[in-house]
Amino acid sequence: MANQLQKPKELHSQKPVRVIFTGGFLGAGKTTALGSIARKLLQQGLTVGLVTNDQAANLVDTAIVGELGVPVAEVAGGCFCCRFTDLVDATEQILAKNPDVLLGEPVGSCTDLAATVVNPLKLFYGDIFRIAPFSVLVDPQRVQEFVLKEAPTRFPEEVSYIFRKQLEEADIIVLNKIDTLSPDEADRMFNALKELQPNKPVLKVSALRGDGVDEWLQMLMSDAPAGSHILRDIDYDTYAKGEAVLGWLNATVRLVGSPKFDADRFAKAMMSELQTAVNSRDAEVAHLKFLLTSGMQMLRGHLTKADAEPSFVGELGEVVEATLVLNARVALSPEALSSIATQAILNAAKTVNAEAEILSIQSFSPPYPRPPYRLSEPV
Ligand SMILES: Nc1nc2c(ncn2[C@@H]2O[C@H](COP(=O)(O)OP(=O)(O)O)[C@@H](O)[C@H]2O)c(=O)[nH]1
Ligand SMILES: [Mg+2]
Repeated sequence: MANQLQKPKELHSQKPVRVIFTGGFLGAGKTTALGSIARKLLQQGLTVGLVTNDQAANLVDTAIVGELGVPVAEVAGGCFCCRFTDLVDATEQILAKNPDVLLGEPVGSCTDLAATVVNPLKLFYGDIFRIAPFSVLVDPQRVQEFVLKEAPTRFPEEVSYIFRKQLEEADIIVLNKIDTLSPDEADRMFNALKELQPNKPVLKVSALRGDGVDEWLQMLMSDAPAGSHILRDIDYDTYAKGEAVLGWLNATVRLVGSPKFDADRFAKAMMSELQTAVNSRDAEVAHLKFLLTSGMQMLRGHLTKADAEPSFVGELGEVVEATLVLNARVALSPEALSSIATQAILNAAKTVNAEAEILSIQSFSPPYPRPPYRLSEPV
């Protein structure tokens, strides 16, 4: 983690660019929130670009934000913090399109971003970037599990450590998914977060329904402090352990019917198979998501807790062929996750009489985080 304070490269922009990074644990709603923010900015007549990020390529998120019709660049093969130079390259691609606002979603298992991303960007590119306060989104289920400790957790302590560090480094904490809570429950969670982090704003938002997004966006477009809560005592060994317990799987599969197959039934069967396999091992899902496309039609599904109901968006019906992209982040070894996923895909294909050809499958644990730049004081 050497402090090489040399700027990776020069960046140019015809005008100052507002940069909005939204962090938060896997499944907290970052992609949904950035989509919602991007739509609002576009309605205001502003131009927008996006940078997505993952430990591997073939991202469901890149395809989802692709629907916005704005420039998107992907930093794959590592997080923004460990691939700072790639982040700068991706940013350069977007700057070529002359955006007013650049939105970025860091990997959900990452922390220490104030020190390794937000402040280095301010230091090197403060002349062209207006960096927004760093928001950290939280899912109420994880607040119950990691903050209130009312729900049992299947994650090891190191994962909870990452979650707490994410809150600690936030400029703004965003309690998301309040549409799933009664007003009293939302207040109770808000108070628990306030008690834990008394000196920072906590917002109640539903990225999906839009509640609270305008107020949040106003803060993001303001010149409020950004990256002002650099972590003082982050233990990289604990952080690395927390990341390493999460198996990461990305697969691309071609499905062909004889002559057609029910794509919706396939997707539900696959999710159900995956869920049963994870639960039978007493493991936990951080975020399991897929995208199934056939022609111009799309169906996607998400699961953010092993014993919760999966959610599906879209419908495909009977199709001749379809392409599946599966991204799973589950607290299981990469080998176990790969075997479960392969089995679930093949079994689900059998249920609907389709042929499944696995075009690519990658499964691994994130490597030890080694950010090339780390500032110990805010810029
Ligand atoms: N009920 C509800 N679900 C949400 C909200 N925001 C996101 N989600 C769902 O949470 C899941 C994960 O969302 P996503 O944006 O992909 O999370 P990310 O991993 O943080 O990028 C998806 O099923 C979303 O539809 C919200 O405000 N309310
Ligand atoms: Mg996402």
